[in-house]
Amino acid sequence: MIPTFRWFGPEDPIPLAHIRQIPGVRGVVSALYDVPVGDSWSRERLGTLKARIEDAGLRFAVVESIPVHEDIKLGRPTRDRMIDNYCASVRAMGELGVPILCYNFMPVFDWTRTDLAWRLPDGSTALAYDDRAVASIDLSRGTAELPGWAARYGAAELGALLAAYREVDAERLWDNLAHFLERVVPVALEAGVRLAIHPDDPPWPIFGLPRIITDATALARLVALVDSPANGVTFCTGSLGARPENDLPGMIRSLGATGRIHFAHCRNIRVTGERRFHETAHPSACGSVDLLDVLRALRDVGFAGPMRPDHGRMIWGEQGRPGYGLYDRALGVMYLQGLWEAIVRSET
Ligand code: DNO
Repeated sequence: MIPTFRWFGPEDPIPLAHIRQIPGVRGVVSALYDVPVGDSWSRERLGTLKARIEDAGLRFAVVESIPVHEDIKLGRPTRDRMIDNYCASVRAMGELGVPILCYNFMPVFDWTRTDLAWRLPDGSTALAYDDRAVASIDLSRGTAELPGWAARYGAAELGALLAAYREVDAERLWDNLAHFLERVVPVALEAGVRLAIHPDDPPWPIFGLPRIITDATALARLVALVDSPANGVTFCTGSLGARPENDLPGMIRSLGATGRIHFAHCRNIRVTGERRFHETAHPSACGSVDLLDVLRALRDVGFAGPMRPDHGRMIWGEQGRPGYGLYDRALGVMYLQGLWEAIVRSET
């Protein structure tokens, strides 16, 4: 297991020098954040980012994410041009030796929450989601008031996109994902890059939009779409764990047997009701996800890839990007490394 940490590039208030001081962390997860979605990433720009990471004594372990243009997800005629650009970005990654690409296939919205500062009993705050609150969000004015992390859309643009998705049900979305992977996976394989789809977060439809990467059946279907070692998944415990019926260690054991888990996002959440949860500190005792069981399963299937802590709480007065402060994620990655060390050393 390679402990990694997400860094949002030069705009991130957390400098690489701080990440370098977290024991055991040498891998960085990052991306180019200012390239318009659908354009290709130049080798030069990506190379500059890589050099910056290496100058800080770290390695560029994962690109998370190259966003997939909505035209690809919608299956519009322009998609093949966008897919060509995507392939060019994957080739640039390969030339620079960045081996893993985390991406997602969620229509319109990436991860979504209804409260960015849910107060926990210890006074810290965390991100929270309640399906009933989603129902009361008014999207007629665009995404401006939507908590969470969506691309920003104005009212007209969002309205047009939501209307276009009325023609795309879950099966059409699967077809469009297959069309994308059939073209990108062979390029990735040749370039030495492994694709790792991120599960939908939360793992159920929101705002009437389909979401398909949600459970064990979906992950098995995904890896079978294109049967190649370059077509894999990011195993995100916080996303998949929001559905209590998802048996995370079981999913890891069946998927891992095929060698398709390329990246792991390990964090905890507490499920508090039907389609309702809030995030917590990483330790198993704090939430509904048993991270010891998760890491044991990853170890058992021979997982040796990058793992990162995921959303942290805001603690010790830190202000920052919701879910992505330094302190709680640093505690998280130390906990994950502690579990891993104990698992590995108990084997000998
Ligand atoms: C949230 C992240 C996601 C993830 C994308 C991958 O914190 O896990 O935004 O980066 O879904 O494409």
